[in-house]
Amino acid sequence: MSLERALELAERGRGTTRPNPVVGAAVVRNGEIVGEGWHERKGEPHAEVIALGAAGERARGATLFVTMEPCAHHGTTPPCTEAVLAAGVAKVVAGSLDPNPEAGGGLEVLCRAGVEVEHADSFAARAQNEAWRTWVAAKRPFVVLKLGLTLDGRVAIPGSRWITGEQSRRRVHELRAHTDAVAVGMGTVRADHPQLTARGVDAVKQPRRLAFGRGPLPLGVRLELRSGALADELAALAEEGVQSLLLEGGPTLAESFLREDLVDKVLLFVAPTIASSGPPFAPELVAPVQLRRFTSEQVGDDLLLSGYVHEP
Ligand code: AOF
Ligand code: ZN
Repeated sequence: MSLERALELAERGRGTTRPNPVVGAAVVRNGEIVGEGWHERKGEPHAEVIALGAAGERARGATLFVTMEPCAHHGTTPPCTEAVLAAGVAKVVAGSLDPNPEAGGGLEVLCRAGVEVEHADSFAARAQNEAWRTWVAAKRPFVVLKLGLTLDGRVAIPGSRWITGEQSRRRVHELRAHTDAVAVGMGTVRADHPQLTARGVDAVKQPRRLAFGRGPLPLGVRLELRSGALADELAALAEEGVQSLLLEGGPTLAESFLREDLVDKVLLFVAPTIASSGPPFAPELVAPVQLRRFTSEQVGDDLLLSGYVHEP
């Protein structure tokens, strides 16, 4: 399917489009792809413009598949809606809407101009830009809560350094390498003196490393202390360009974020151990938290359970 091709193309921009989202586009005529494109860098052409350019005259009367609706604004580049109209495209199929209040509304503009439009809402298209969508719409980072748990829901096993296996720990370093900031609470700071760096993996850049709570930080702990109200700190981080935040515990910090409805996605690394003792993950919440799109994956000897509190 051509939307799937557009999703693939979008991924080619992963890592270079910041602060922009990844977007892919394919122009289809008589069931054949005649132009492809993806957004590569802010300030450079958007995906649609590249795909339409590649298609040339063949775009006239064709269908444009794009992972996110064409923008309707003058940003660092002219509106894609104008490029779509100029190319004479007959139909536009978009996998998601643009949540950016300044750029969104492109499908509507095109519809009014007489182009056939279809919003083929795709979870994959939204998930592809999950951090960016939250950052641009809610003006706070997309918050991922990661916890390592025993089968009986403990966050630590007395007398043992690790809960989860080596592959899960490696996976956590990969997560760190792909997030803008990593944070822990003061309990974890005092107990573990964590570095929170991405180690043993290809990290293009290290995440910002934060501690939420009242200071002081123990000597030798090199984390940024953020002592304000959580919502205020998240707003400030978003202003500084932090689109994604990984919470690495402990249970008190997790509870605070969950109580304020500031967690978007949960990743639970569950180890095949019944610990019988040790601190539990038992947050006291105002109301039960329901996860959506709940899935599981084997990671070494552990299971990674993941789901969304807020779908992107
Ligand atoms: C599209 N196609 O490929 C992308 C879009 O400053 P600019 O001009 O780069 O605009 C950035 C905004 O445009 C971005 O925040 C998002 O709303 C939209 N991104 N739109 O039609 C694309 N990358
Ligand atoms: Zn655009």
